[in-house]
Order: sequence, then C-alpha cells, then structure tokens
Amino acid sequence: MKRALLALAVAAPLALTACKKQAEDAAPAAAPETAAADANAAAPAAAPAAPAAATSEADAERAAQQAKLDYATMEDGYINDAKAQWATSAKASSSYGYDAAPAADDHGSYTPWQATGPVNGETWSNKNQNVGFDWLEAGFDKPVSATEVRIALETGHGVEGITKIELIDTDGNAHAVWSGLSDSKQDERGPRTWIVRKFEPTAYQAKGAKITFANNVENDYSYIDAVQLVGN
Ligand SMILES: [Ca+2]
Repeated sequence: MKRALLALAVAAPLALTACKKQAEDAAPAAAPETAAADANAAAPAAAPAAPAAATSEADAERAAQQAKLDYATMEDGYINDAKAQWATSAKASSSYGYDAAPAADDHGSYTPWQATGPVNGETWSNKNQNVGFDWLEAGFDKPVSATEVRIALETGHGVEGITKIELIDTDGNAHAVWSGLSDSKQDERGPRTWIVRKFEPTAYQAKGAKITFANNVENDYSYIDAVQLVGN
C-alpha cells in the first residue's frame, strides 16, 4: 500500500510527460530529483493527492473507519428500506437445543422466532454440524412481486454454507431464486453479514423465503438474525 501510494504520488506529476510504466521503472533513482524539478509546475494539479503523504498507519486506520462507515450506511439503507418487509413468522428444520420443532410461540434462544423482526443480535441457529442440510423458512405478512431477499447472519456464521434460497408463493409453491455454491464471505466491517440476492420481479406473489444450508460445506452452526423480502 505504502509503495503503491508513493508510486502514485510520483507518477501524477509525471503523467503529462511520461507514461505510468516508465515512471514506475524510474521511480527508485529518479523520484526525488524529478519530483522536485516538477514540483512548481505540477503543484496545482497534484494538490488533491496531498493526503497520501500521511503515514501509512494513519491511512490504514482511516480506511478501517471508512469501511465501518460504509457498512453502517449500507445496513441503514436495508433497515429503513420502505420496500422491505421483515419476517413475521418462521419455522426451521432444526433448532439448537431442541429435539423437536419449538412451538410457534416459543421465543427461546435459537428458536426460529428469533429470525423474525428487525435485526437485534438474537438469532435462530440450527442443531446440526457436519451432516445433512438445515433450512429456515421465513413468512411475511404482505405477498409481493419480489425483487430481492436479504439475510442477516450473525457475524457471518453460515455465509459459506448457504446453498439455496427459495421463495414461497401464495399457493405454497417453492421457487428457487438462487442455488449453488456460496460466493459470499464474512463481512468483517460489521457485526453481521448480509447475504443479498436480487432478481427480476417475480410473476407470482411471494409470501415466504426458505434458506437452506449444507452443514458440511461450512463446518459450523448457522445463525440467522433476520430476513427481509423486498418487492411491491
Ligand atoms: Ca433476530
């Protein structure tokens, strides 16, 4: 990073007279003298690059803060999206700590109910590791022609094991909107990882979203904090 910034700072004043590749090749020996010689002429144009002179440590700290701000802005957009609904009901193939499916009004830790409502740091989690598949099906009050599904996973547990997202229409039929090997990674900028899948508006009215995990792909439990369905 530091080297790249230096090369960029050197290359900028030279850009009018030399190609970038030549500037990089010449940088170690010619940089100080050339930069000084060009300083007066290039100063106005080079002004925006001045912050690059800060220490790399300060740059790294600022970049980390910027990443957190970007995350907050992204998440705020999801949370306050007028076209998004939070799940109001949920059921799952298994729940951590339960031998049988918890009752719908069981609001204990890791029950499917914990995946309803806005993100709050409380999650549903599955019971199995390493073997088979687990799924959670979220239900929504208002059927919509859907364009997007968003799933908030605590930290990022399950982000690599997710294998299928289906929408459930008003007749109870399942429609896969995505399946395969996950290309998502844990978002280290914030406390949750959002899996976002967009698609063309569905011809059917969707009222549910079913999320399936292959438990052996990511050797960990999966934790869903909240699910959003977006559409009109
Ligand atoms: Ca939750």
